[in-house]
Amino acid sequence: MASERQVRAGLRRAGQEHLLRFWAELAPGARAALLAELAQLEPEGLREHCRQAAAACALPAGRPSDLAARLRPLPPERMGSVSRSDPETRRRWEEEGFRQIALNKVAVLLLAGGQGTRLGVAYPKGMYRVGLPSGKTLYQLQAERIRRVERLAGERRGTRCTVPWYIMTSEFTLGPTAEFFKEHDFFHLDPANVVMFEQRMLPAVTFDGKAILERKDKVAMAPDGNGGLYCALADHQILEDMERRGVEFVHVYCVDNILVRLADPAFIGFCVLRGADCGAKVVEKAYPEEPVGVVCQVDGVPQVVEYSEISPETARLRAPDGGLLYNAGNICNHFFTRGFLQMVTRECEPLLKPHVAVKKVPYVDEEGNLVKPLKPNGIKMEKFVFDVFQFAKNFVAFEVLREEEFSPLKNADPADRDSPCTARRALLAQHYRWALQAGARFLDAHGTRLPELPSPPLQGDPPAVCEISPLVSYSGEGLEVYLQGQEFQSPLVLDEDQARVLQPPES
Ligand code: UD2
Repeated sequence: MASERQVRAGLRRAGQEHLLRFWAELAPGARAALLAELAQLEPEGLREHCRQAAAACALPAGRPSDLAARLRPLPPERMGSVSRSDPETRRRWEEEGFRQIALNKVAVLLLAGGQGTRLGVAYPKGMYRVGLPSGKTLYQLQAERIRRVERLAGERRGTRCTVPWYIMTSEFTLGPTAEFFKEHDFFHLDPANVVMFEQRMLPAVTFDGKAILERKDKVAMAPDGNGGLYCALADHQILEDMERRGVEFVHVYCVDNILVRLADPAFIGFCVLRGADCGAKVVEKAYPEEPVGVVCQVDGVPQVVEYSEISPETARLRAPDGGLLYNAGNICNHFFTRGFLQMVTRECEPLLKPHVAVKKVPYVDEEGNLVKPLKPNGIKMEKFVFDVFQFAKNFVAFEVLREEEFSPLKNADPADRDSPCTARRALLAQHYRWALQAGARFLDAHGTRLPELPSPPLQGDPPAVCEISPLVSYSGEGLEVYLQGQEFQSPLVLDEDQARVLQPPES
């Protein structure tokens, strides 16, 4: 391990020697921990990181002032849409997606290195329970959707197939996530097909370019953003692992969307049939300030402009039909070919520009007191996963229905948006719709029928509680056999056992 003298010399070169300010007072254990942390920060890289952070932060609002003039909506020929296509086209997309899954060419990759600051829990978001009758966590729902889509693809092609699950974690989330999966027996997935790897961390920096000490013996570090994916793929030879397994197409998604369709056959099939190397799922934006990026073109090149970087005036612009001009809301569901990921990690990663987030970063002051700042005092630099879209040869966007595919968990209750309550409602409302479509009828406590086809479409709590296990249905398919013509009282929890009870005996 590097000595204090070596580390100090490196820090001096990087202009960051203050990180050893409390060295003399530290106990041997704390010294060793600090040295180990500092030894990982390569001096030249550290100097450049701190310089860039301070320089980027000096830009007004962190966004180039001429951005609005360079933006255009994505041209229609780059878009596919679930709601604007005919059933035959949708069937073809789905068939192609299932075919690729059955050939073991599809993997899913979860971005789970974030700290979930807005939700305010001390554990990884995937371990969160939104209060479903089954008590399932986000991770469990995702694992079960993988199992179901594997089964559906396998049945169609008469094979057994695997959708490997890659999970990018960070120093904050790796330990608890790995532990949680073990405790839950990997939700009955083969552990060999669940691959966890860790993204890098970067120091938080003051406005004048100094890395921050959060304790006398600890630098304030944060994950390097979900665009840290590309370095992490290279650091841990993940693309080589994919190649060994024969994976050609990767569905990358974020952890907190309770409705996420993992390895969505329609999305995969659409992208494959269009010959895309890179794709993004979008929904129509709900309101101008909604915290989702917009998929659009900057100087004619497909990109996402993040919600924190678009001006309110641009976000509010209207198209001639009255809708938002920039209404293709990014839901952090991306399609990449392995070849594209290979090219990006080898050639383009250094070209990705980090984004600046100004945050309140707890620190120790000159006297060694711990300070919890009331105003933002530090800069965190993050890369964004979608910043590689600019390098695609054939980028496509795929519009899906919000009520079927997007309800993110960002805020703690009682926030009125993107909270545990809204996520739970979105899932239960979806399952109620699926059950009605499959011919179920619901009765209230007095035996009176509850509304069959809610009109207007469901807002708030559905009339009855109905939760359908992803192991029974992935996207509403195959439910008639259990539900057609049957009456249920709320709550109905259709898990695998209940499905067996409801299934008519084979004649
Ligand atoms: C993300 C998208 C935004 C929109 C929105 C929809 C980005 C940069 N922004 O915004 O455009 O699609 O989601 O819900 O994608 N993560 C890591 N490592 C990190 C930071 C984040 O793995 O260092 C993961 C995080 O665990 C989560 C995902 O990336 O699964 C998105 O992160 P977020 O929730 O901070 O992103 P948000 O809501 O600002």
